[in-house]
Amino acid sequence: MMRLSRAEMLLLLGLAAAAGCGGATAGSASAGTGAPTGSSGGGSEGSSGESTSGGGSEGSESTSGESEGTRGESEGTSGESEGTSGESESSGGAAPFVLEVHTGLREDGRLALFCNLPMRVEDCLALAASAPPCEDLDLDGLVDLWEDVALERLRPLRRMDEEEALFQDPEAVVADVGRVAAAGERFRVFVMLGYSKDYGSCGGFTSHNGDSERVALDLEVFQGGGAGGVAVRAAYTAAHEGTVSDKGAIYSGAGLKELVIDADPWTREPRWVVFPSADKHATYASVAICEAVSWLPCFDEDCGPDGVNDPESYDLLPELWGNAGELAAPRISDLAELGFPGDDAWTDADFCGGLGGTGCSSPVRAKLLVDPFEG
Ligand SMILES: [Ca+2]
Ligand SMILES: [Ca+2]
Ligand SMILES: [Ca+2]
Repeated sequence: MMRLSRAEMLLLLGLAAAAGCGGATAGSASAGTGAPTGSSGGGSEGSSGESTSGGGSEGSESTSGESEGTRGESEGTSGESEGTSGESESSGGAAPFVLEVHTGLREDGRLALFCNLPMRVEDCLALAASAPPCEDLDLDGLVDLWEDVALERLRPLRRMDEEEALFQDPEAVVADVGRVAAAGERFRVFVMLGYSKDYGSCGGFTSHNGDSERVALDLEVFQGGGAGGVAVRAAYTAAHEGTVSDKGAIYSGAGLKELVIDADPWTREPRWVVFPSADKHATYASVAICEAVSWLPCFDEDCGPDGVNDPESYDLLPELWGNAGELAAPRISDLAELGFPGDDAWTDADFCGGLGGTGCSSPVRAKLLVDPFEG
């Protein structure tokens, strides 16, 4: 499930567009994240349970209509929810909420999320719409649908090295496990970039089951981006995190120009791109930064698809992704549905990539909770 066929890409595209544009409900249910979204469709807003999912799917319908190339699949997905949104319309006088989401670059060049859904529950409930989708299953005060949209649109595309071993491993699984939370007036997006294996350096030396890499974003309110608009204030890329050779880096201020922002292959809107090193998957902001990391001979890092005819086929944006919620109120705990059976987002156990064993990688929980922007 590592290297997607063109057909899978297109399907993913439809799902990603649906999910990113409000179909967290529709999109992730079929993308393997049924747990969180299935429950978010359940509705905790009393009689508006169905309307909640109706609002979400209406959003995905309208936005997926705008994303080129995915029309067919996305409409198929939202079509299934038609009945639900129909019912919600009869439940109130105000028009239903229609989610609008896209990414763009702010005048200062920073990646921004434009979104008409407020991030905070109290602001969402104040919307003049029938049954706005304000559910907050992880009890962090942030609207779960906003969290899902921010996670889906701001999680990075991984541009792999041409010699990456996972492309030769038919059992390889790649997935993203995220968390979105408020941090005072700002917001954080944590993304555990999961791989079923770390293939090691120098012909398998230091290889192990499970590879929990990560990135994180510090977001600030962006008034010009609508009620739920945010812009990237700082970005963190982890590389050999917590080891003596930790090459993790925070990009902020003028340093944000180091980040690579490219057209999302499906929405064509701007998306963050990161460069995992071959086989070890340490994550770097650019090929140059990756390859400037000096190691002993044979332990050096290689990034990016060089000298290949089809560089786009080395891009990974896993269709398996989910918002884990919060430690005290998880939305996903068991990671089996994300392709990692036996692993859990919130225990202290090492992450073994669904393969079990010992000597695996750091617990997912630490990747979601330890805040690189603090201290
Ligand atoms: Ca929430
Ligand atoms: Ca959250
Ligand atoms: Ca690794």
